[in-house]
Amino acid sequence: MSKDTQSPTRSQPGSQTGSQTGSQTGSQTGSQTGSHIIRPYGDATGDGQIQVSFTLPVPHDKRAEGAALQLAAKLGLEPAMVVHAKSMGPDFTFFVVYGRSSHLVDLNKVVVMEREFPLLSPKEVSATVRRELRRPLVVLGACIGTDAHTVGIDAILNIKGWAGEKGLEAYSDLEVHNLGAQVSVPDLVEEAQRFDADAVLVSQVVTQRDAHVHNVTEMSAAFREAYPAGTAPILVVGGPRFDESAADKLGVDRIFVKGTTPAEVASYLVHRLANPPRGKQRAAASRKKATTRGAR
Ligand code: B12
Repeated sequence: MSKDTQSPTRSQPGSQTGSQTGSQTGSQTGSQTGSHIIRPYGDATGDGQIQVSFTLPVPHDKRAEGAALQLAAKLGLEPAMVVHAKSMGPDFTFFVVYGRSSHLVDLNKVVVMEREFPLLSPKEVSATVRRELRRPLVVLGACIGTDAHTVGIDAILNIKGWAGEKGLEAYSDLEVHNLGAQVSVPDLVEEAQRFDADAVLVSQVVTQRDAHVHNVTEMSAAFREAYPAGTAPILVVGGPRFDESAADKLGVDRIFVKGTTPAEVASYLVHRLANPPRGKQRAAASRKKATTRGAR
């Protein structure tokens, strides 16, 4: 039977951990001191309290809660308490643990990927496409593999858009083809060639067993094989769990993560159009012939 924890289980706060030594003295926070060293805040400023959730492969009982606290201590959470525990079937327990983190954050060491292109309005996007291509920019979108999570790619492509912005279908000089869910890599390549796509946008939401990494790697390899060097469409992938900085590793041009808006994607595409990287031919000069497009 599933039972919720009524009263929190606490770890023994008695032993001072090594984590409470060294640089973590006092309870300074960036906001208090203007320092670049900060710590989390739960009940009181600078108390270091954080909440984590996880599942252990044991039935829910007192020993399971003890196991959760042992894990919390090993994660640097001490003292900690189990504030929620619930059976997940007969053999698993889901926990929420609240505790004091022994770790500090150095804001000076935070590395973020800054947007490398200017954010343009739809009019500016259209003007760039017309100037660079003198025809519409052809965009193909899909969820590949077994992934049926189309909401992300639809948010970027559909005319109704996302976060108050219209999707790429609303842009006058973009020709968008959304293939939807569960498109195989061979079919995607075939459709990209059929539409003579300038850009292929792929969404991957399911990440179990790194499916997103495997599928995208397979996809980029298939495009490299199917197109002469330097002429493949711009390959863009997106999804909530990607590492934004892993584009080279996955063989794609750009990765977008959670919170992406259609304007960011449109702006990136025309930025790439106007500034092709070395070794990549300009789409207009490579395989595109405005005259043959009408024949499609
Ligand atoms: C809705 C949903 C479903 C719907 C999908 C309906 C549909 N048509 O899309 C249905 C019910 C079908 C479904 C099924 C499943 N789901 Co589901 N689902 C969700 C849910 C609740 C929301 C996802 C969503 O729509 N987010 C909103 C969109 C807008 O956000 P987004 O995808 O991140 O997209 C944004 C960015 O990432 C980015 N982006 C995304 N793609 C792209 C692509 C490009 C090119 C670009 C530029 C940007 C971009 O831009 C978007 C806008 O900012 C999530 C949980 C959650 N709260 O996130 C689980 C979740 C994704 N699902 C999950 C799972 C496990 C499944 C199932 C396997 C469940 C099952 N056992 O059957 C199946 C798999 C089905 C399949 N074959 O894929 C897990 C995935 C776990 C993992 N890490 O792999 C999640 C996280 C739930 C969970 N916590 O367990 N699901």
